[in-house]
Amino acid sequence: MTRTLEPSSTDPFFPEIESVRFAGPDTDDPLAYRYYDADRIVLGRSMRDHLRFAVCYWHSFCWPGDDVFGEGVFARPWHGAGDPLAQAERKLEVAFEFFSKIGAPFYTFHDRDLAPEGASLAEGHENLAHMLDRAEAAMDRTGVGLLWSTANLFGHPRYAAGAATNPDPDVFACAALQVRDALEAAHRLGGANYVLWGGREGYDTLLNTDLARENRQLGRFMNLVVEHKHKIGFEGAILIEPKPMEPTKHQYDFDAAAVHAFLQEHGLENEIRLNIEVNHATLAGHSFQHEIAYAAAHGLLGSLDINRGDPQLGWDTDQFPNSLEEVSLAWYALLQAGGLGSGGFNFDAKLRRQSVEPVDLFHAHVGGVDILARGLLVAAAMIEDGAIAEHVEQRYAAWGGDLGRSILAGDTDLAALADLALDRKLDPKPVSGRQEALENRINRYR
Ligand code: XLS
Ligand code: NI
Ligand code: NI
Repeated sequence: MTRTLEPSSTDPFFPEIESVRFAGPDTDDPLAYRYYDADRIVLGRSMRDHLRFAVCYWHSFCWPGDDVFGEGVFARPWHGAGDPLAQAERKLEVAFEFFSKIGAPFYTFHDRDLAPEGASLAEGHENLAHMLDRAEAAMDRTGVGLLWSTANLFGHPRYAAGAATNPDPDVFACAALQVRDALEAAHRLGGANYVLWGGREGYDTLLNTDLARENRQLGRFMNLVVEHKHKIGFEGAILIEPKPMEPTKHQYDFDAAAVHAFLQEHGLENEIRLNIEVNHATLAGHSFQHEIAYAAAHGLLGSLDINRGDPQLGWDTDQFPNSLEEVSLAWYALLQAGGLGSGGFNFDAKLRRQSVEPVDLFHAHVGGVDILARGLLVAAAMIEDGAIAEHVEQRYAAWGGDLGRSILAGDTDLAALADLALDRKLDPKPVSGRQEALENRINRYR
């Protein structure tokens, strides 16, 4: 299926592929959904409304398949030499053909994914305006919505030392231009959210870095973004995407807890929520489920970037998800928190470099959507059965008694508790946490 079409062609790029349909778990068709039945009701909502999945522009349509050792292998017609704007237009048509055929309700993009950088800031700004007209028309035509947009504040050489945290305030102002434009793009296209991933906001060595100063700069930047959101009346959520490392050694937005502290320090905890990514959670030494549960516990759950890492590789491999266990446990945390609201599942995932054929994009997304649907069914069964929640409730039942309530109500102090322990000759015994039994129970729901 390798193509040699000119960028300006309007022919379908995936002519062999019809729309991907639900065909049930017994089908042999590798390009049919086996579990994702968009209209199926699970816990009172359709699968479509639970998943709200999005295809990302950057990995699936912009990345040429290069790596640090080798050049691009995908050879899409819009890659390589040619008029950048004509290539961007062709890429947009192909992207929307894909979104429609896979049945994606949403997509996501960086400003520079949609429109070429150009030779100057002014040209980049104009290119984006031109491509937004095209994107708006394509969205109207296909009914595909925008889950979120973002600005690429890490690719251009000016951002080598960060964007908002750069030692040069001129770079901060260039970042402001890009974020203003990308945020206004989200507003114009009816985006449900706007995402800020830290890009190069971090450092490699303290020998050249003033960490406290950079934190103040980043706090100021986020406040400017929130002020502008209110000024233009954008109603979507502003989200920060935590990541512990890569490209810098120490990224400031390390994990959900670090971003939570940052938001509190800068008075933004009611303005900005989180976009949690699987592979970033695992790079931080957490599970995806933990990061979702942490965000939910502090009212910060926004949206999810769905992919997976490789436990034997220490970087952001961004593979398509395929672990039923990882996805089911994430869903369980999510359903307990009441779902994602304006968020969704963004496939921030890329093909392996040897998956050079356009059809590989379909295999990747069909599998990703299906594992999400299957994980939803497992988690729904866990919720409906209730045994696990019941166990957790029982475990803490004593906190509903006099002692527990008086501690949490602040009716006692440390010395009084110490006296109570002595007077009552307290001698609590260990109680089984039943981890093995609970893990066995989850395997029943598959
Ligand atoms: C990189 C991030 C990035 C964001 C969008 O690791 O995941 O893709 O999602 O800037
Ligand atoms: Ni991401
Ligand atoms: Ni990532």
